[in-house]
Amino acid sequence: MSWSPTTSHWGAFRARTTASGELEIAPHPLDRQPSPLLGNVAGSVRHPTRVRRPAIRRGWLERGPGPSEHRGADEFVEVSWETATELVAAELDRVRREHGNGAIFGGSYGWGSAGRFHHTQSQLHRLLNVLGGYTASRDTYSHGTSAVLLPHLVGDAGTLLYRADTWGTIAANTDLVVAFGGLPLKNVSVTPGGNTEHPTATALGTIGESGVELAVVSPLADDVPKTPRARWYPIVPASDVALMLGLAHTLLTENRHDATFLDRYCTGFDTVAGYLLGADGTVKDAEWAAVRCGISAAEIRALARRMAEGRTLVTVSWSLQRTRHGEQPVWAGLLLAAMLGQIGLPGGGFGHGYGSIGDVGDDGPLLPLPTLPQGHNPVRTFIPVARIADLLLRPGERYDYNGATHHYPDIRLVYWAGGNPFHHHQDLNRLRRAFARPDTIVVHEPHWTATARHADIVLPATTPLEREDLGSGRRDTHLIAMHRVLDPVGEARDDYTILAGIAQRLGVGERFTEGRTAREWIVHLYEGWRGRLAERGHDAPPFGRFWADGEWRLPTAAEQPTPFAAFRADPVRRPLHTPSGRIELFSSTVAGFGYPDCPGHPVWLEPESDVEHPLWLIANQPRTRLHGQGDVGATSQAAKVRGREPIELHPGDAAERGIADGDVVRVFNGRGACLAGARLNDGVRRGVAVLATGAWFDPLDDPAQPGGSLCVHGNPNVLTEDVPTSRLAQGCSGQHARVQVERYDATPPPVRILRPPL
Ligand SMILES: Nc1nc2c(c(=O)[nH]1)N[C@H]1C(S)=C(S)[C@@H](COP(=O)(O)OP(=O)(O)OC[C@H]3O[C@@H](n4cnc5c(=O)[nH]c(N)nc54)[C@H](O)[C@@H]3O)O[C@H]1N2
Ligand SMILES: Nc1nc2c(c(=O)[nH]1)N[C@H]1C(S)=C(S)[C@@H](COP(=O)(O)OP(=O)(O)OC[C@H]3O[C@@H](n4cnc5c(=O)[nH]c(N)nc54)[C@H](O)[C@@H]3O)O[C@H]1N2
Ligand SMILES: [Mo]
Repeated sequence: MSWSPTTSHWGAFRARTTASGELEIAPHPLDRQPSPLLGNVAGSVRHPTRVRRPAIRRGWLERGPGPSEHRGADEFVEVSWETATELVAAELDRVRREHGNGAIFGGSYGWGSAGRFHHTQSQLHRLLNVLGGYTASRDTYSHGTSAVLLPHLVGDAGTLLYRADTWGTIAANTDLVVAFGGLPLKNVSVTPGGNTEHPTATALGTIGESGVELAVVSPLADDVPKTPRARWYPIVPASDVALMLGLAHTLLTENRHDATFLDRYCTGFDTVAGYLLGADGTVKDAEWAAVRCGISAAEIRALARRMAEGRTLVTVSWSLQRTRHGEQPVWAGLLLAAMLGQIGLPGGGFGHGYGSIGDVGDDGPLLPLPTLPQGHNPVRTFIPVARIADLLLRPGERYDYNGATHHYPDIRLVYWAGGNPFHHHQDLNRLRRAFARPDTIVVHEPHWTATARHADIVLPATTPLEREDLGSGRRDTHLIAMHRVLDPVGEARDDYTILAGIAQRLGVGERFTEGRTAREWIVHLYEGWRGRLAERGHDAPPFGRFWADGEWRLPTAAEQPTPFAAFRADPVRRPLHTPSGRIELFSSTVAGFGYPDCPGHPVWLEPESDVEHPLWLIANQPRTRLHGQGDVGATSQAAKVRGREPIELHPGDAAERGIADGDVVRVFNGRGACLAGARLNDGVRRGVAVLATGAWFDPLDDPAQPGGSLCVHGNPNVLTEDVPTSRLAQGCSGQHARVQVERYDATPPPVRILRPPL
């Protein structure tokens, strides 16, 4: 068989089946640094955990809709597509008639798969909109805190998230990058929708050769790129704001700050300066900071001086805002950059998300991509995305969000497709209780993930290799013709076909499909997009040629100056979209909300101490997979320790606990407990442990364990706390937890989640 083109969130690639039916994968020929995640594909696609037929939880099938503690424990019964489609259609109809459309939660957060047409969330939202709407979710787990905060500070979050200076601009102009949260190579092969050439991975390896110095602030040496002139600042987790304030205090008291810039382009610096100098009774000098962040006062002062000497980019990773009070490191980082006075200069100022994801700093074209229209949702109720458990557990209760108060609606039906809340949400024992509340939970999934196992109705979805699509990511260089390589596994169907069947039963088939097959939709989306490109003077080939060629290289455009450059050039005529038109170092809007957990300027909010659980757990993105996706694949499995997710410990912390490399350990706190496999690493700061996200949640019920279960596989979200960043953004705070670790001397129970439940 010849190679077929396709793409994924971890990059474009080719696939074929051999004469003996084996699936082979090869990187795209232009890929400069193919992702290790490619290694998961072949072993995942036809893994025994694929859902092969529609399946219904026995208790739901026999007793009908209603709250149930048996979700996640009951067995499943396979049924025909006809039966499953009928049951879902009837239940959607019952809930909307008896309780209104707001009782359907269709927020359905998650990354699904790459592909512009089979974009699962868009497909689901389109159906639910045709049916009269649904309770939605807002923002993301990725950078939801910044998405709410930044508009108050700089008028627009997109400027920082999607219009950042490119690595080329940085290489040419920057003297020093100060990277709070590190610049981990492991993260940048991923871009939503995919990336063909992976220039960011290459840039991280070569940036130091251009003379750029890197000050990399992270508890982990692995977050320091392997490039010359990179220096590691091994910080205590959750203390970056203290370091930032210490740096800011040094700049101010040594008169190295740019008073003209602060005066002309910012508002509120006087208030912040007062705070730095001790208006609240505490002077935020380098000594004060050193005690909290573990970097010496001398190093803090030296770094501040170095920052003021040349062109400096202050960048804050997304991980730092995915923590309790995650608004603060973003705001304090912006403060530092403003004090240096270089916002709007090439390669200087403030960045957000360099090293978090592939497209920040990428120089690929910024073109609109073909997009499936979702229709209009007339239902006004919503949640900030990370409030899912509160939504289900606290119907009718009020919550704060960005200056307004809202109420949680009473959800009867949860419809999830293309995401895995039992991967992404915090305090999974609590989420299990939340998932017991609704009448019905419907999930579309290729695999028997923990979310599928906690559903009532599980509909088997195809993966991209089993269907056709158009694929491209933000800043990608190519549009890829995603050819079908395999027959669907079992009776799996693509989400479009599943939803079209449901629409048909409810008499809205034509409105949902507009009479098109999946192939006809792909042609329709492509040709519409080709027309829009033509208006911009770009000549894309007609569909037939594009499809036969397998890809089309997108036209490049001259690099645009960032919106901050225009503001810098003329702050009066090109003001920011903030109340003052300037950068708000103090925001009277945010101050006016009166939230003690997010006051009107960046502040240090001391983390609570937890003597019984003295280690800071970092629950970061996994290097071996995308979230939970591919956990059954070869790259992910190769890193496991006796079948458990590896937990990295400093050798000193391990020795104190009698733990050796390769031991199974129990990781626990007051909320939950899991097993993991110890890996000793002296590149982890003392007092810190790292358990990446994404091991499929495998709870063994045990009332003696905190939270009532032991995850035998190593999912850190049994340990994280289900609390928002603050009342402002209500963002996800899952990056950190406080834990204790002990050697597990009993025979570890088997991991069951990698076998199908039926
Ligand atoms: N503790 C902690 N938790 C975190 C984070 C953290 O830093 N710490 N990070 C958070 C972040 S940033 C994110 S973005 C989230 C990610 O959370 P998710 O995006 O929910 O995680 P994924 O594992 O990518 O889930 C996608 C699911 O879609 C399924 N899927 C793939 N293709 C298709 C398809 O075509 N159709 C259907 N129906 N399903 C499909 C996959 O099998 C997979 O189960 O996790 C968050 N959780
Ligand atoms: N391989 C791979 N890449 C991915 C993903 C994946 O699942 N796998 N997911 C993608 C997604 S959806 C997103 S949103 C991005 C997320 O991008 P990020 O949120 O930036 O990624 P993380 O790996 O969670 O965290 C980055 C680093 O922050 C450091 N860190 C944690 N706490 C602290 C702290 O208190 N202070 C300091 N200074 N550093 C700290 C950790 O050492 C960690 O390695 O990643 C994307 N890239
Ligand atoms: Mo994310």
